[in-house]
Amino acid sequence: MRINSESIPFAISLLHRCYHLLNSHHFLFAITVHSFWIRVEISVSFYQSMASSAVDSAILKLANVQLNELSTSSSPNLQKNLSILSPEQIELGKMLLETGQGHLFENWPDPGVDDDEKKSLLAQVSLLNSSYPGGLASYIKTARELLADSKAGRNPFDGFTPSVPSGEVLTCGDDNFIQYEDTGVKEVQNAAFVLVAGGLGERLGYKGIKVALPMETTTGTCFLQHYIESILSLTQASYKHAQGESQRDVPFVIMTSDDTHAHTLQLLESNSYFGMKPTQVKLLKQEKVACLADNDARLALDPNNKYKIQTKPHGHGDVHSLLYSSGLLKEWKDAGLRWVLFFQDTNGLLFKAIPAALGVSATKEYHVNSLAVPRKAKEAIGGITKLTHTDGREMVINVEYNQLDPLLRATGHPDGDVNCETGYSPYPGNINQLILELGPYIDELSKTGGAIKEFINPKYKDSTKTEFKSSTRLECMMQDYPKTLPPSARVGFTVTETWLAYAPVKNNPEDAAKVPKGNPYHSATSGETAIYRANSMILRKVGVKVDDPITQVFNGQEVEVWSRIVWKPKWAVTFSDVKRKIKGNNSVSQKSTLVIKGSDVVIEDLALDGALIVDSVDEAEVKVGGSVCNKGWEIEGIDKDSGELPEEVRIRGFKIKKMEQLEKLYGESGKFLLKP
Ligand code: UGB
Repeated sequence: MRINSESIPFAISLLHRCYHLLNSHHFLFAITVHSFWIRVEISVSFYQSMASSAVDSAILKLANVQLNELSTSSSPNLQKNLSILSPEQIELGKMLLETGQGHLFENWPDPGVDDDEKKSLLAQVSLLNSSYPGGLASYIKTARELLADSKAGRNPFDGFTPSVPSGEVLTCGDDNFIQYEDTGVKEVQNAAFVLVAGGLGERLGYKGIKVALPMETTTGTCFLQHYIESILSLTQASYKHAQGESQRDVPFVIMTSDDTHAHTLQLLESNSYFGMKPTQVKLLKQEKVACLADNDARLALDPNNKYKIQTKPHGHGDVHSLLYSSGLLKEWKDAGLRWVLFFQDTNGLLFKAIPAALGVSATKEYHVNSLAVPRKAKEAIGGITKLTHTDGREMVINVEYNQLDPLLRATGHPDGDVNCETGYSPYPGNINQLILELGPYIDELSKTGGAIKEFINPKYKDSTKTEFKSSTRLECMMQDYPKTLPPSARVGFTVTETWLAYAPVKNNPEDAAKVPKGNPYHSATSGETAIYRANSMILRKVGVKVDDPITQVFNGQEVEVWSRIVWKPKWAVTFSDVKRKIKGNNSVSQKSTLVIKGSDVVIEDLALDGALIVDSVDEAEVKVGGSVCNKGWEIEGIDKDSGELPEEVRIRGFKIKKMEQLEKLYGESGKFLLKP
């Protein structure tokens, strides 16, 4: 018989009658219940028990059909399509109706039309549901609460007073720094590194993935290569301290997203993982979250596809739930690791501060250590702030750049986010390099499942706050991890000089050129020139006479151009390495380029005025000195709108013009002297 909502009760009573019949006569029932029809085959049998269980299960299935019909009655369009859906899809459909998402089915046609598209919508719902801690219902519930708070203008920091926290302040090259570096290097063998690289880089507007961008164009080394080589060199340095202990490969995790995953994998594979073992590298892909169309948290459909929910990135905070659910944290703990270091996609300087900061974590036994730099007021980096609540709670946490100004204004600082007498904001700038101690981290995530406190940032059409300009979504940030920690947690931070540790590539040339004078550009132009400045300053600190920089303008940004000094991490990953490998009296002129690629190269009494590139195998010991003078390599301004040049060149506004150089490769073991 065919069944529908009206005929189900009749079908069930019919089955009950069959059941009684069965008790008096021995029949075998083969019963198949589908969403829309029921087929009962009757034959003489001696297996009464089998037959009665078939009846039982048929009654159950029919009851389910009836239940589904009932619970989807608020959406006739979903109801009439139940026959094409699997039981799991029907359950998801019911959950959507229960959470006020009936509009998703509003334009569903009868079964037989667009059936695959309807199923694909529910497949997407299934993914959104499984990839969010607590499922989609929990996402919608939180969204409703946060949207109500936002509409009511409730301040997330209500009751908290900000004040300037105190942390460890490091000065590159002094004894304290060197001691922390030394301690940090020893700890590297107990660390895992995690790069969050799921961001699309909308502000930069670059078409490719950001980690594939050259960090500097003198050698063309991309960010990912530099990160991997730094981790490998630090690990090696760490094992030198550990003499004889068994060496493990330090794990490296990259969080990707649909926007970056395939390209990241391809970059790794086509470059043999830049020397790392492929088994050492794990890619964890974050999923996007559903967009919300209004204050009721109704999920937004794609304007061009009524069977697709709009999605957007959930933010770098996803890294915690992904690490937790992947089982990696437990694996690392079982292997005896102690630290997890998080970092971002385009900061070419970050590894210069990592060893010392890890040393701070180990010495001070910090559960959480955030790296920070002096921050210019209104700079687009969060401020590390001490928050004290009227109820006595206290925490040291990042207050994001768009929240710091309103928070200060609301708590008795009428000027908001402004510089103090030092010329910087009193709140150190969070550069989102976090060092977490693994044990307490796992304990915390076991409670939260890795869920991080979320926020929402809807852009309203007008002051009534009833409509959005475009759909919004919940977001979360990895640095908000300490928000759920108990007061006993040891949360600290480490400030280093900006020139040493922070030069991200985030802004496109047009936006960078509009940055208020004196504030950092955070562009490809400033990112590259900062590498030369940092290396020049480090060489100065070990006694090399490096000429002063000149000022030049590229892509509308005024930058200092220092000598182009670049070295591979295997030459030096710490300040102490540089100090050990530079001897005597050395000088480098402003127009010079110095590239050191070999691991065992010592610079002694070198006078460089031109370009010098030294490469060597690990078994070669090379001493470089004497006077090197040639036309060298020049930084040449280019037109950023010139269609002939690749995008990665145009976004920095200059290219390297190679005129003349002394380039030496020592490919065999032995001792060598390069002294022109
Ligand atoms: N990222 C992801 O992996 N997934 C995502 O969904 C989003 C981003 P942005 P943002 O150090 O300069 C942060 O967009 O969020 C990755 C801090 O919040 O470059 O504006 C992405 O690939 C801020 O406090 O930065 O600001 C990238 O690697 C301040 O510290 C990273 O997350 C600022 O960074 C950051 O994403 C900074």
